[in-house]
Amino acid sequence: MIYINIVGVILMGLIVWWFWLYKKQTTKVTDTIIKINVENGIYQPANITVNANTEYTMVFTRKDETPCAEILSIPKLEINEVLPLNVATSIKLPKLNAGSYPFHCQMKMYTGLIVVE
Ligand SMILES: [Cu+2]
Repeated sequence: MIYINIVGVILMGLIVWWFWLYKKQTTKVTDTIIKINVENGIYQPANITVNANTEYTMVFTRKDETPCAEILSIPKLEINEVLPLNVATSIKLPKLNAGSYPFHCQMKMYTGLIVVE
């Protein structure tokens, strides 16, 4: 019984970490060119922090052959791009207001977040 409780607590801890803490690890972008790899089920980096009112270019390189990973959507910006395999694809972002802008693949297996400060 005690073991089950311990396992339960550990699982809860992992769930909390995964959904709340893990997402908060963001990469502060220092260049206006943001390179992101699409590989092994994640965007790398997935969560990025950028400055408001600055033009950035995101450069996606898809190394995952899964067809669904081919589409890159940033719904709030009405951006939908096809990412050819192993080709760096540039996507220009407009100047953004502060806020968060999620991006994902077609079925949201890959998810990422642009945080604008
Ligand atoms: Cu997908």
